[in-house]
Amino acid sequence: MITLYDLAAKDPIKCWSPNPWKVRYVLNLKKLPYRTVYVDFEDIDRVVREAGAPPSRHNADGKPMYTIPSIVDDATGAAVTDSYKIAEYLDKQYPDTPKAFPVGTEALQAAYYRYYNDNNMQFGLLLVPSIPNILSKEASLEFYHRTRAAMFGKPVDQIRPVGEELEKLWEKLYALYDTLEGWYAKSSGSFLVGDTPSFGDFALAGNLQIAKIVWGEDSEDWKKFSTMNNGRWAKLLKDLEKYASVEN
Ligand SMILES: N[C@@H](CCC(=O)N[C@@H](CS)C(=O)NCC(=O)O)C(=O)O
Repeated sequence: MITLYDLAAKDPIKCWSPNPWKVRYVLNLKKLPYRTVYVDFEDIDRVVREAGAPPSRHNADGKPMYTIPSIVDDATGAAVTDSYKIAEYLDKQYPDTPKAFPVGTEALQAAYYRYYNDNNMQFGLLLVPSIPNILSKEASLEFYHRTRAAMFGKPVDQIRPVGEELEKLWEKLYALYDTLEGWYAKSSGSFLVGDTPSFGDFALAGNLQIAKIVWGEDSEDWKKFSTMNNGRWAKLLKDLEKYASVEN
């Protein structure tokens, strides 16, 4: 059995964070049996370390950073961290299941993912301030506010840009998603790789999921985002619904 370490949130919210979403989509695509352990923010370091997974990166002070998602695969004893590496591991370890990186698209997926991540990073300014809305425990809230304030150099409730800055940020996001729409329009199907869902779609959908969940479906922000490019992205979420089960 595979154990997926995911982030905890208030009931009834289950998977909400973009990186665990990518792995969940991949596990569901492959129909691999798995169970989820939901971890509170303040426990990530201890739980992931104890699971035997390596750090995904190092902080500015050189300290190892343990992150979610991580998986442990009892069949092999492997403990893997980082959504991309986990998807690569699952493709390699379970070659008879549908691929997260369809054969021949590996290099293009890497380029797409790099471009998307680099340009989508700014989106965090709109999401980070809404994450406390869905955290369940006092300790998680305290941890989240403290670590994000240190990361962004200001309190969480001041991270969201206002006025002209906010408008500029939306314009940048529109430009990014226009580029992505142009790429998707060239595909022969509704996904990046024709009719075959793959990691590139899951990366995008993970961000749509967090936006919908932390802003709320009735929020102005979600309405704005989900109607971008004639509702292209809301449709992508719908097209991927059959891989979005959180039952395990
Ligand atoms: N590149 C990693 C990023 C993982 C990551 O940063 N995860 C966040 C949650 S989505 C985390 O665990 N953060 C720990 C913390 O903020 O203390 C991946 O794709 O999995």
